[in-house]
Amino acid sequence: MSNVLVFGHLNPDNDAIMSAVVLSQLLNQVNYNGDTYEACCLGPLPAESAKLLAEVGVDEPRLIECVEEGQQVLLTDHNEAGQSVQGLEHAQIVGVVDHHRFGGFTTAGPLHIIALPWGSSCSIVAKLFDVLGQEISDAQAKLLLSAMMTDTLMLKSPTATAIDATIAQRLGEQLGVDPVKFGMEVFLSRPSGSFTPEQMVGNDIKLFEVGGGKLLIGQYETVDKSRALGMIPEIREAMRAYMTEKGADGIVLCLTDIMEEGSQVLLEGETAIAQKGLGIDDVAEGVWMPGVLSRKKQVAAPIMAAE
Ligand SMILES: [Mn+2]
Repeated sequence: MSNVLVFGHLNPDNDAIMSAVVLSQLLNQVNYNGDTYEACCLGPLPAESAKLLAEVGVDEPRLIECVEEGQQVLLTDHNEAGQSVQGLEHAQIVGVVDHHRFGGFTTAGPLHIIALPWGSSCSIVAKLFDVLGQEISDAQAKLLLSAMMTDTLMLKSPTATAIDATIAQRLGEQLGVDPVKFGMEVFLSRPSGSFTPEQMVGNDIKLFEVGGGKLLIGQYETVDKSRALGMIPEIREAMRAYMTEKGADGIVLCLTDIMEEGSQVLLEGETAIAQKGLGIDDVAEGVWMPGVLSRKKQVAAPIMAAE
């Protein structure tokens, strides 16, 4: 019997946290493979995740910085080493449950891979309850639905599929809530009014290897972009500092307004590929891109394709 560590990506968002927490519960519930599963996280919890876990009385995942050689791990909501734990190259990856692209993924042994291009990793976890013949408890439904709503921006993101909508509907009925209204409450529980420029940059950011360099792509989601737009010089300074700290060559930051449904895109450093992929120039105050809500589909993917 092994203790498998289950965790989402660095700079965890609500989907990274809830997919690890609820998937661990499910696998423990069915005594999957005779192993135990421990939910972990690779960074501090987003405010909404901490609040939701406290509300349903579930322990916060354990914060880890690195894993020992040979440690069994199960990755949720990511698969790229650059977005994962230190020491991953010497760990044993026993599974991946994800909804992202795969970037140069190799393992020493066979493993479980469940990858579906749905709106959130938690939609996949919800489906796995069906697969393993388990009922979703109300607490689990609440945690899963919260992440489905934050990851798909209340199903408005182009990453949201009809399957996500169906699962959200089902979980909402179980909880007696309207999924979109519930999701908006989760968003509004974020203390966005107090975000510093450093938090806007580092809160939700991922590293990509592209064009022979390292490009950081961050996203700050808000229900009102006006506060962020008044802080552009400070945000750009924080972007340069973050890029230097991480040894990256360039950085892209999307200030995403979920009410106006678009993103103000800022660029710093070496961003020729990003400019080509997005079809924008490096403008001091950033470029407003209407309809751009998904980093994965509308920002990272076209940049990768421009390589
Ligand atoms: Mn996700």
